Amino acid sequence: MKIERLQTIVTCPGRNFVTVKITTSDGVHGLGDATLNGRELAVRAYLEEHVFPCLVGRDPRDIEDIWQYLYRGAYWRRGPVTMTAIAAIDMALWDILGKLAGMPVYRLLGGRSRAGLMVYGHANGRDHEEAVDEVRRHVEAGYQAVRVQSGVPGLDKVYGVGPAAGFYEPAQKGLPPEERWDTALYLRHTPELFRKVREAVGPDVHLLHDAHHRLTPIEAGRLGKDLEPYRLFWLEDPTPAENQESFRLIRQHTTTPLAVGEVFNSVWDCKDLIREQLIDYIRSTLVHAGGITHLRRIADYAALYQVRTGFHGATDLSPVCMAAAVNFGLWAPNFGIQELMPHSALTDAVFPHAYRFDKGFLVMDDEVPGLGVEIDEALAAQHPYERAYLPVARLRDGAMWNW
Ligand code: GCO
Ligand code: MG
Repeated sequence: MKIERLQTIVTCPGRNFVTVKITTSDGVHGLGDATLNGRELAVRAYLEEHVFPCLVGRDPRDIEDIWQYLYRGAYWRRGPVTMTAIAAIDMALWDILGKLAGMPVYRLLGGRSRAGLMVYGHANGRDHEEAVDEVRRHVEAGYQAVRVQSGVPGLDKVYGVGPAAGFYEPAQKGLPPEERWDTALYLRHTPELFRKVREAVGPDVHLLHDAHHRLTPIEAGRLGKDLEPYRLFWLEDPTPAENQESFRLIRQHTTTPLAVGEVFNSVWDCKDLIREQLIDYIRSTLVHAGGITHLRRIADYAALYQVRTGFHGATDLSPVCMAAAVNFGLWAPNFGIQELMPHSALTDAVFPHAYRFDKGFLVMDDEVPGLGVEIDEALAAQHPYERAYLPVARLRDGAMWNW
């Protein structure tokens, strides 16, 4: 059996997605997510110009060898574009293997460890009251874990908060929008937000928060400490993590659990964070960190240090990635939680999938071969790519900051 055809499918059913489709000489096909928010076409070009020609004629079942070939063989290792391209190929090959075996991918990984994946939803409010209402709405809808983000008085736009209650999509059509940022205002208002939320929903709901790389390590330590009374499930991305040792300082100051890794693309980005137990959850995803083959290594390594998974699951991770994440999470012994930011009905129609939300969990029926996701190519073609970017952040004096 040989890889016969490789394609990218770029579609914008409300937001952009890049999908890889690999077809074998036996007529079996597999899908992989290749979406890198705001840099979509770089991955498409990488795949079409530099990867696809090397894979035609290979045995699609040689997943490990193809992974190593693309990683070692590029010479230029790692980086988000390379690792997203490798991830997409890897996911598609696992999808094919599952279809050939007549088994879901989680079975190929070692079988089910759990019935479903506990997910966290997004409660986004323009102010604290709206955020509290949104948390209540999620609890009523069955969520056991809720991420809470709120507008900050004095700031026009804040990460995680959309133009209307409940709606948030960070990428915007056109050129990158610019947002102002003020750490002092944020640090003053955030503990108060969680005091109100905890008071409203009681002790049982898991509460999460994303600081989205905005703080210095010592500011992060202070926020973690200020949030301790409200018993967060995690505080995410408190500071940029290029410098892994900066998390030592945060850890010295707070017992609030930490989650990091959505922008990482390999185990080398989190090796020290894991080995020194500086984090509690690793958020790297199948689409941006080399696919199932590499994430399995990261998860196993993390398990040695009691670090659990908490994969990124924003709307820019397509249903193909989410289907892979559900298979992975059903298996991974050290699964922790999965982010769920539901896709639009149109996106779900472009990518019909077998996973579904059920009482706070993502579940999937037993015997769906492969990843359990397809693409409606005719519908995808009706929604062509539209340039879109994530915002950028500037401080009050105009200097660039981390968005
Ligand atoms: C999250 C993330 C997202 C990212 C987005 C970037 O925790 O879900 O921080 O909101 O900003 O996925 O593409
Ligand atoms: Mg995040």
